[in-house]
Amino acid sequence: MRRFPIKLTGRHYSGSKACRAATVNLGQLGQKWKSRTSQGIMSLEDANDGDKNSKKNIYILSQFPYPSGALHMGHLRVYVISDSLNRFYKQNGYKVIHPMGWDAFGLPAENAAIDRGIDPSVWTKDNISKMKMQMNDMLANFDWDREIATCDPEYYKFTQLIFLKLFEHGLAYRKEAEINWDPVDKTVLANEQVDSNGCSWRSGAVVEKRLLSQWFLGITKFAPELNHDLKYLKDWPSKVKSMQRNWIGESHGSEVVFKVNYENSEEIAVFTTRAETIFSAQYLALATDHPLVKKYALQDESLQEFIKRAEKLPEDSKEGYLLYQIKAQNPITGSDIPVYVAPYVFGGYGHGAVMGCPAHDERDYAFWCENQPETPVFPCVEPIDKNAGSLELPFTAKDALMSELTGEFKGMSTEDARIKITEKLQKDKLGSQKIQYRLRDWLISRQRYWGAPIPIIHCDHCGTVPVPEKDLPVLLPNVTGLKSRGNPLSQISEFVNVDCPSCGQPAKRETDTMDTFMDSSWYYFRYLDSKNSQLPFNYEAASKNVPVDLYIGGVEHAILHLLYSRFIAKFLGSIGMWDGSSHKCEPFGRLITQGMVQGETYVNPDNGKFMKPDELETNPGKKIVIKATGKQPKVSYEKMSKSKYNGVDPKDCINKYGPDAIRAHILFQAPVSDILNWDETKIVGIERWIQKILNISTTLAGRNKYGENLKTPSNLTDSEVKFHNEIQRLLQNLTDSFGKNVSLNTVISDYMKFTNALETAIKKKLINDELALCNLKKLINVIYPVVPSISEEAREILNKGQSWHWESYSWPEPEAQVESSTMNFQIIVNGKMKFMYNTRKDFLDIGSEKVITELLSLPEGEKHLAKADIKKVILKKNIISFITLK
Ligand code: ANZ
Ligand code: ZN
Repeated sequence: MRRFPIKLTGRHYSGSKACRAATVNLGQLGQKWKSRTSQGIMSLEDANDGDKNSKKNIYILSQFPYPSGALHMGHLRVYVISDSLNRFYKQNGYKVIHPMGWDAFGLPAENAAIDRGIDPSVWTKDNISKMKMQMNDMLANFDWDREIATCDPEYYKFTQLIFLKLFEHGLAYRKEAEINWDPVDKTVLANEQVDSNGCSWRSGAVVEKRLLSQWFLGITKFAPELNHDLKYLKDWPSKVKSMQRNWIGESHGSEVVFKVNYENSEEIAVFTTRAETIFSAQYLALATDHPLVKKYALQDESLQEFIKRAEKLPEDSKEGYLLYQIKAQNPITGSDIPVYVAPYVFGGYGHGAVMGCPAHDERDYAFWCENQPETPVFPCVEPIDKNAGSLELPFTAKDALMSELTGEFKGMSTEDARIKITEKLQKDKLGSQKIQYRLRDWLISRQRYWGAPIPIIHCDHCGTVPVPEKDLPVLLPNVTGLKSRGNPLSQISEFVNVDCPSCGQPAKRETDTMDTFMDSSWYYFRYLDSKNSQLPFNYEAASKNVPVDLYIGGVEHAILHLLYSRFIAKFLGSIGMWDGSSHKCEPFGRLITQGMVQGETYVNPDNGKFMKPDELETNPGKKIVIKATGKQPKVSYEKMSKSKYNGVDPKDCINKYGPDAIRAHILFQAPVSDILNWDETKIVGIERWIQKILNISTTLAGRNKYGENLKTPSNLTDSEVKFHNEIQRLLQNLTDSFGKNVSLNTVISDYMKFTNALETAIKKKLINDELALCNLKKLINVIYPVVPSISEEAREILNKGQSWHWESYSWPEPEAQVESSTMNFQIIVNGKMKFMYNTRKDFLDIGSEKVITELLSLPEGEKHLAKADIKKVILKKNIISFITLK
């Protein structure tokens, strides 16, 4: 074994003894080929470019990052996936659109600016250039000529234009709303940005409720399409689709109107999915912000107190406040029922009112037990099987029969009664069928600086006036020395004070900026026409290339980003900015959600605290121990985070192992959608494989010289046939794994199988040099998507040794399997398999005498047959069976 001294950072790997190629430093190799592999792929595209027009287009998109300044492992994973696919498709003659850009507005820039006194735009630009370098270091090949940054005025000018279009179509409006206020970041959060514990997704602070005038986008107008069109997204993970479906929350039911105190003037409408249970409606419950509640609260102090207290009650609280002043009339039975204010009723859903049916609903039952424990509960629906025993309440089965109590509906199925009752109510104008959505309109106002200003001017005379398109962009003013969190725009008088575009009188500019999800809701259109200064994007380019063919990103964006993008794409389609009619104006064809990268995490068993690496002692081959105590820490894999000291820096990894080994390792460790537990110790397997490829290349480079266009030779020996067929099978797998299944972990194992098959065949002299070379060329091309510098290096070795100028990167098509001219025969004596004989296929045609003679000439044949008294020989397919006398 020979070792090269390490020159650069990085480890080196010793090759196997069999092939004596120099040991290679993979970090150096990555450097050597960096510019060719990360930028030089255009030449590859040109090399493939027979007839430009005949090329198929494919749009491969990975979610663009927030420019924090450093790629993290999640980024590395997503870009390795998309870059490998990008290279695969280019090799297959596709014209690939593979852009990259920056989701560059948002709080961190602003917070960094406040904390460190840097201009957010300078901070952002600086981070962008750092991250671009890191992308190059990992050999990601993006179309940098399409690059965008959402904080660039040339970009947000059109984000503002899209806002104006929404405004023009009544889909952007301002409304007083109780909003979620993040007291740390001093901004409003969308409902989606508040977690189930009521904390901000970003700052983690407990979110407060405040009443403010806010801008909303009318996404609920698109709720039906957003829900129904999910069924056309055949290539989306079903998990993501069901998350979206749940979020949209389409519910089919009825609206029922209850008159209050018999006066026609006052009514309470409720939404119910169980109209048939109206016979057992024993009360109505109203949300604390229901208009009627507000009205009665004006004169009722204890109600005011209750409302205040309700804010702090848990969601499942069953407390109630009886509105003693009123009763509601059941529109079917005519009976009077009490009306409560109940915090369990959600103000934002349906009518913020529920018809309480304690007999048939868990929540209503619990509420009734707490508020009217003395009053019996009466059911109106009973089980289909009446002999099922006594009826236990609440009886919640939806599929049941109407009971004695229900007059004309008695005995009817609940499903039929639901329809019939609603029809009856409709005749009396007291109800109708209704589809209800849980989805709320999208709150896009942010009271922060680093975002696209909402292009609106408030005029005392004209009201809310849109900024004329010709005046876009509404530029963010430069603010030097941002000091405090909160919105500085409102304090900049040159920004705020403008003349009204409509009447010319002094007016005030809107100072809210847009939610950054607005920026990312249309960026995939902009990439297609990123330099267009007149329009957000060109109609033809968008209609031709959207939906994105392959969209790769984190499952954390399963709901918001994807839903907002679907909404905006549908909206832009509806106003004719692109034609997506053949696919319901959906923006993303196939969605690949990559799993999280988790890091090895150590916990001190004595106090449950996370441990820093320097608190631990690691010795190769020995168990890790805690320096201070000598005990073993608890080890697990968890989401990488600073607080757990389990993060891994992609930069360090690439320096240490080179970009190719890291790329292959990332893909090999887990299927793309699964969690990846980062375990560097396993990388040696990848290094060994890479070394093998280079060794084989060195070996074959020095063998007989052949022309570079060599093809699979025609007269293959048996072992060559076997080898050839195995390789074709692997090539087919590889093609499918990239092109159909996006099964990139099996790609790496198939690479290894291919390499091992070639290595063994050469070592054992099972194939001739021509076949070996021909397949090495294929191997070099199929590994290109994942390990491009290794591929380039191997190509260079081969080109030098064979004096070739081989430049084609074309993906090798699997060839037909070749049939062998021989086959295996089983030799059976008295029912027992004794040995196998591999010989020409027509062996049995020579007749049993000659078969026996030939078998006897074999050592195995002699052993089992020479002394036997053969009574009978049966020849059948691949079986030669002897019956002998012993
Ligand atoms: C009477 C009833 C009887 C109900 C019964 C259920 C079972 P989904 O499927 O989510 O649409 N509801 C309506 N508006 C509500 C609000 N603002 N806050 C809380 N609950 C509300 O659920 C619809 C059901 O949720 C409705 O049907 C209503 O209760 C309740 F045996 O009406 B039901
Ligand atoms: Zn005006």
